Amino acid sequence: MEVSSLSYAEIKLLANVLRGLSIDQVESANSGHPGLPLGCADIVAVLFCKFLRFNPKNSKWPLRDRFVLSAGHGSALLYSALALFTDFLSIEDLKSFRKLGSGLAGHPESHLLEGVEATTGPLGQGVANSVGLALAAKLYGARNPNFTGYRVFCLCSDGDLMEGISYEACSLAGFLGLDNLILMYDDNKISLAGPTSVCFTEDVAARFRAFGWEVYTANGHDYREIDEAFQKVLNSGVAAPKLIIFRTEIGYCSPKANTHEVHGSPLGKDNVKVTKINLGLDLEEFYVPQSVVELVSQVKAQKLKQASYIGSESSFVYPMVADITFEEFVRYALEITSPEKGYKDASRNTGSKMLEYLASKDQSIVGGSADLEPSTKAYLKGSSDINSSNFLGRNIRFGVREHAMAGIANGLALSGFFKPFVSTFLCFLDYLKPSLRLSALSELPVLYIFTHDSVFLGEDGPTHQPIEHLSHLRSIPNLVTFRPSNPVECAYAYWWWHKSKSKPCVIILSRQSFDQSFYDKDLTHLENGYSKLISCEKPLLTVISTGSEVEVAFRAIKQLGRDDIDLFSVFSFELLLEKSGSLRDIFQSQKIVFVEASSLPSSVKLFLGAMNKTFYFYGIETFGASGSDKDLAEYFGFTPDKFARFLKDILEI
Ligand SMILES: Cc1ncc(C[n+]2csc(CCOP(=O)(O)OP(=O)(O)O)c2C)c(N)n1
Ligand SMILES: [Mg+2]
Repeated sequence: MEVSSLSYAEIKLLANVLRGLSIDQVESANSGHPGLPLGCADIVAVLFCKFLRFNPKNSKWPLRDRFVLSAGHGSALLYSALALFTDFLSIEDLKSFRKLGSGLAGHPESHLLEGVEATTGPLGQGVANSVGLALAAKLYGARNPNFTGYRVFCLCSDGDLMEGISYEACSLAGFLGLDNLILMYDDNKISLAGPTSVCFTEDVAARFRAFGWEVYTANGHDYREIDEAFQKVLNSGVAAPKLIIFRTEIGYCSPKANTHEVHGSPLGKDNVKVTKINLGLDLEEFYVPQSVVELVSQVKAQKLKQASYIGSESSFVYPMVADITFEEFVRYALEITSPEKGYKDASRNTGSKMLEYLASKDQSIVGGSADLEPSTKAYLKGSSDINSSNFLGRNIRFGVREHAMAGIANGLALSGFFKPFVSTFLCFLDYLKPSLRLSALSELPVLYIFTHDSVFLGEDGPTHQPIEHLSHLRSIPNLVTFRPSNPVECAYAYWWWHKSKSKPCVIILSRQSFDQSFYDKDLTHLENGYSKLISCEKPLLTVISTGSEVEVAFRAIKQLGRDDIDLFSVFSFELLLEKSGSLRDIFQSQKIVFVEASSLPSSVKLFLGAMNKTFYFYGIETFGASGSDKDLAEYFGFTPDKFARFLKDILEI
């Protein structure tokens, strides 16, 4: 049931009001991007009036079509559409565009403003999010046959399609045959610094056809063509994602039309006036004529009716999500690993067992790896692989597409139906970091499982050995990192993710086997992100470590045979700093050594250097090297003997 009682002339009236509201926002903020809103208003007006299913009163209606503005710089257009067509935003709100404290941020942020489906702005991300959102509808539909599904309409720009992440994501979308994904390409042949002819001349249509997509083209200012393109796409019946290449003019109807100058700076008072006259708009700012108010209320009434009709046709049986207590989880972890009897294994294997257990209880967990599942062990053995004829599976074979993997996971999380995990080697964090950053910014509880977490992955050498990555991750706001050293900490990390509603987390695991038998019997320490592994009455020296280096520290201290050194595994810096009162109450000695096979940021080192022999860092300051893990441990000083010698020297100072 589509609704379309408005004539093209009436929709055009609405489009021009969207244009006026958008340039007024940019003008009042004296900052922003008028080019895209002027160029794409016709497409967006047709979409909202005729095709997009939404509930103007409920931004969380699960069956709504998702409109994702991947070209987030065009945010003013999205806000104008929300203000005009929904109750989530008012025309008055538009005056706060780009101002401090407003939900109308420079680029759209999904956690800040109702109706914003994805946080976009870094070009290409919204395309990957849209693939994730479309995939979520397919997966959910396969689990609930009465779920009527939704479509994802993603508006993207030249920049979006130049970015590598969109190549990766669209290639996978083609493979998966996501026919509920419609990419609307604003083909204006202009980008920020000039015409695209200077560097982007490929045949986009041919590229997408090669990905397995259906491709349509239309003049983005001709209402009949826009309308027909959407009709064709929605009635095609072909199980493939759809690309509509809309030929548009950036800055349409303004004196700066078809130039890159209109991309990202206010038009200026005089140009606004001319533009409004060209569009037949009243010159008053943020003005919506009564005739348009009436048309909009017709559209809203039709959308409401449609929503209640579709809503009554669909039913939801949410995937089973059991609430797991930590006691239950830790009991399981201890049972299968028996650290009391001695437990030596790679922590990637420990993590794999925890993930499998959690996934058996929480059916909303889906995920996969960027072609490294045999190595990261992040694979749900009891479930099948997802593909175009099996959306009942739970394992997503992302292929070697790290960046899209994380962007798609964000989309899966945004759907509200699934809790996604992704995995690769820690060193390849670099290939997906922009999307991980957006998980954190937009408060999405995606799980990142990074294995092969230090130089001790061995022979693959420094290209694969993370050095600076731990410090990097620990500096990202709203992200919680875990580097467990034993099964209890590992269970805690996974359980924490199970509970997380608005924070992504990273679980960092080793390739190599190490002794994971030592754990803290006092489980209350875990919520503060640490375990106390060696205690003493009056410590002279405190050793802090993480992950596989805990074993080295443990053995070194035992070798020294002293009773004035205590040892902590701080498996989550963020939990320690967030939950603990005073660190001095936990770490009571005057001298502290932090041992970890990683580097510290130079800014931190500078301050530590100034702390005058109370804090020592025992890490790795260079890139790694190829060799066996045993040889590397000798070479970089990560053996009990070498570390014990270091501790002895400190104690003598
Ligand atoms: C990853 C990333 N790189 C660079 C930018 C800065 N930037 C914003 S828009 C843009 C390109 C604008 O061209 P296009 O995508 O065609 O948008 P249009 O000007 O047509 O609206 C650039 C480079 C960005 N937002 N994201
Ligand atoms: Mg462009």
